[in-house]
Order: sequence, then C-alpha cells, then structure tokens
Amino acid sequence: MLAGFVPWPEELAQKYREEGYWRDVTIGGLLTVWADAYGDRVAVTAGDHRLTYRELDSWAHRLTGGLRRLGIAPGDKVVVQLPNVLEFLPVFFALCRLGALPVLALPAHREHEIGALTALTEATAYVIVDQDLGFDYRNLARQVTQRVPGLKHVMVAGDAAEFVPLAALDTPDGHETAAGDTAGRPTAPEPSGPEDVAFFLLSGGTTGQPKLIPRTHTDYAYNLRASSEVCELDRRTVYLAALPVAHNFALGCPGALGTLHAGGRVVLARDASPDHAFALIEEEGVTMTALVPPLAMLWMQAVEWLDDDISTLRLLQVGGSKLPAEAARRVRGSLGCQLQQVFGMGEGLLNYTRLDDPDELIATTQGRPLSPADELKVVDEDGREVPVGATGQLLTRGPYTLRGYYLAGDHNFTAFTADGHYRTGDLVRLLPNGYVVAVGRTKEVINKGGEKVAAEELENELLAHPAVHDAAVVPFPDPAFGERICAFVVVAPGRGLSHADAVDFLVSRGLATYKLPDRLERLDALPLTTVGKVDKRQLTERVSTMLAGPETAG
Ligand code: OOB
Repeated sequence: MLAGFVPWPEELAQKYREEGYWRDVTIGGLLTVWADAYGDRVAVTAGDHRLTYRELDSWAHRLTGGLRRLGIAPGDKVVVQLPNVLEFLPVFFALCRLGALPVLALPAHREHEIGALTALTEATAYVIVDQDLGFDYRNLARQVTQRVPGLKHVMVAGDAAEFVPLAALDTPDGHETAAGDTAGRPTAPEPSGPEDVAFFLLSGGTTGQPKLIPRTHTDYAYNLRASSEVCELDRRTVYLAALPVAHNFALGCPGALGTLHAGGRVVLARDASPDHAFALIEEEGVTMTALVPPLAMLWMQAVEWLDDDISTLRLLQVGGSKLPAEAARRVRGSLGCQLQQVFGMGEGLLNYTRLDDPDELIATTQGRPLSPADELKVVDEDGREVPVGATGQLLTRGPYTLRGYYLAGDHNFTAFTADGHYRTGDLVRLLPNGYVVAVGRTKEVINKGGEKVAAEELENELLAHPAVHDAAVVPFPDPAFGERICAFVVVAPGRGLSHADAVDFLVSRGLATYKLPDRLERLDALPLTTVGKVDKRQLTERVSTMLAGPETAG
C-alpha cells in the first residue's frame, strides 16, 4: 500500500464492500466496461474534435504503453495540469491504468502551487498543455523543472518545444497488442487494485501547505456512479464541462466521469463564459452543466442579451460556495431549467438536492447526503453534538470520504476525530429531514465564489515581502462572489506598500491569480484577542464597516 495513505479501517471497508458501495473495479477498468457497452457512441467533444468510447479507450491504451516506455512506472506521481482539452481524459485513464498516480492541479495554478505539489509528492513527471487562454504553460514548466530537480519528464499537449509531445507517446505497441484481447487491450492485470489510491485531488486547504486528497479506485467509482444515479443521467445526457474537469465537481459529481458511466456525451468547454457556453449548449444540445454561484448569476444576466437557444438545458447544478436563496429561485424562470444545489468537497462528502424535491427545499438548502452510508454529525466547539436544527461544525465519514490527507500526519491529527470523522471546517444546520444548510465556516479559508484561498498561505506570502512586518487576511462580503479577500498589513517604518505593489510581488512569487488580495489595508498594528491571537473577527468587521461607508459603494 502507498506509504502516507490512511486506509479505512477493515471493519468499515468490509461493510462498504458487503453493502455494495465498494465494488471490484478500477478507474481504468471502468473505461474498458464503458467502451464495451457504448462502443461507437460519442463520448467526448472538444472544439471540432470528438472521440467515441472506443476511440477514447484505445487512445488511453496506447498512451499507457507510451508512458511506460518513457519510464513512468506504477506508483510514480504525475502532476497533471490540463484545462478542458481532449487530452485530459485519455491521459487521466492512461495514468490510472499504468498504476501511476495523477495529481490533479488546476489550470489556474502557478509556480508557487505547482512547485509545492511537485515537491510534496516527489512527482517525476508533469503534464501540461502548450498554452491556454493566453498563458504559456511551457514557461511555467521551465520554472518548475529548475526548482524541482526530481521532475524528470514534462509532457505537453500541443507544441512541446523542448519537452515531450504527448503525440509522441501515442504509438501502437506491437508487443502489448499481441498480448491483448481482441480489442487490442492487454490481458495483464493492472498494477493497482480497487482499494488502492488511484489519483489525488487538491484540497481547498486550510494552512500554508498544499493538502492532497487520495481517492481510491473503488471510492471514486462509487462517487461517480451514485452521483450519476442521483442526477438521473442516461445515454441522452449531454454534459457541458464548463468548470475545470480537474476539479472534483466537474470530474465526478457526476461530471465528466458520471456522464461516461451513463453512456452520455461530455462537451468540454474552454471556459465558462456565457458567450462560449451558450453557443456550445445550442450547437451540442447540452442537457446539463455545473457552475459556481457567481457564474450561475452571470448566466442569468447573460440570457437577457444573448440570443442562443439554450432550451435543451434541463439541469443546472450549482455548488462550491453558497448560492443565495433569491438567486436560486430565479434559475428556472431565467434559464428555463431545474436547479440542483450541490454542497460538496474534494475530501469526499457530497450533498445534493434531489430532482423531485419541492422548489423551496431546492432554493433554501444545500441538499442531503449522496449515500445512505454517509455519517454526518454537527458539533459545538467542544465536539458535542448540537440539537437538530442548531448550527455547528459538520463532521463526516463514509465510503467515499478520506480518512487522512496524503503524507500529512500532524495535520491529520487535528483534521480528523479519533474515530475517523473528517472535520469539514464548515458550519451547517442539519434539518429534521436530513437536509444540510450551509451557514459559514470555522476554517480560515476564504471562499471567493467557489475558489478557496487559505488565509495562512496568503499571509505567509505577504510576510515574505521585505516591507511587511505583519499580515492578516480576512474575507469581506461581496454581492457577486459571496466573499472577497482583504489583506491587512503592518509595514516597516518609513516603507510604503500599495495594493498594486503587493499584487506585483505576489505574482512575482508565482501565486495563482485567484489568490491575490482584492483590497489591501495598512495598520500600525494588528488587533489582538485577549489570548494574544490576531483578532480576525475585528478585522472582518472593520473591512465590512469600511465598505458600508458611502464613499466605497460599488
Ligand atoms: C467543492 O469542493 P472543494 O474541495 O473545492 O471545496 C469544498 C468546500 C466545502 O468544505 C465548503 O466550505 C464549500 O467548499 N462549499 C460550499 C458549497 N459547496 C462547497 N459552501 C456552501 N454552499 C455550497 N453549496 O467546492 C465541490 C466539490 C464537489 C461538488 C461541488 C463542490
């Protein structure tokens, strides 16, 4: 078993097997099953390119051989940073079949994040696209390879420059084909089994260090299968991946993989802008998609001025941060489709409103757990369960919720209870009907419209600036994003630091753009609580009051 992975205790594992949550499947094996079942149906489209299930399967198969010949071995960690391009799924499946472990980075990540991830996992390879949305990932790869000597291979979708083109790995291998079954697939068993780690998702994080979420074949297979069922996907489903498929929501909730499970078709969008997405909805007859709240609100405005026909859209999933009830109530009238609220996390637990729930329940709650085997507890600050309906921190465990972050022993000690419940850091109310209402957080993470920024990480980066003596990062309310980021800094005497200076500095440090502070406020000293900790509540109130002032309106 992978060192640094915390498995479920055998007693629970056995229950999950017996009750049918965990089946004898691997992620790579699922693709084989789907290719056999859905053959020549179109599985995925990206721009003008399309792949049938069979083509996807054989591309993944050829890549598995190519990656192996390049020297990628079972157990190797491979950072995959691909936007929604056609190569994403073949690369993902090929690595899983090889027993190498994809580490799914987001397209928005930069040198700071990729460097940290690569170092933490001791990744030997990195997969990128040449360029996307005006950003050249090959420059990023140059920086990362300089910084992390262990990174041996960089593979590129598109024009590879000095790196390895993915196309060069896409070559038939006579030996493997000869040993394979009639479809040309190898008959040799995959090196990694159903209960092994298949890949890593990135956590939104609570500290300065990145946290990796190990997902096993069988847990994720259940995640995508059960999600596909709850969302009632079938062969007619056309799923628009508008959010990055590297994120759990668009990958397996039910996302791209849940759609393939049902025999539907995945349409990969370059971005989630209404102009692009609406055109794709009309052209491809998209029936469902998933968005974060700011995008859902933007789409509801855009229908007023765009005249694409989006009438095929039946289901809009919204999650990642809280969707205000007023916005939720407008979805049907505005976009002409059903809303589903999703309260989920890369760590596992997913809550969905059900398609036949009454509209008010859908508008005012964040759904109920996906699985009958999900265990949820809401506790007060002392860890005692609160009465039904009262607010407290959500703790959870279940058949697809991690038991520990990868290689994070000390952190796991606080992030999990002794009996293996994950402390979500989310403040919720649990209603008598089992539905969850998201209320807030205990963790120091800013949720900017679904994008998670750990306060500590940004504070550490600000503290690296020579003029900064002290720094504290807090959220402030925003009508579109729910929250935005305010950095309070104490600068050395005689030194100045403008918002623009800070942003330039953070960008030069290679920080992802979504983590940049929206406001910077200077203070002579940070306020402290009676026990001497930075008083973040006071800072949050201070920025909210400043914003309520007449001169800062808008
Ligand atoms: C999704 O996953 P992550 O890992 O990026 O973020 C998880 C955190 C949750 O702990 C919670 O704080 C917040 O995001 N969150 C929500 C929410 N959905 C997620 N807060 C309020 N309302 C919601 N509906 O964000 C994610 C993963 C899978 C599916 C959907 C979202």
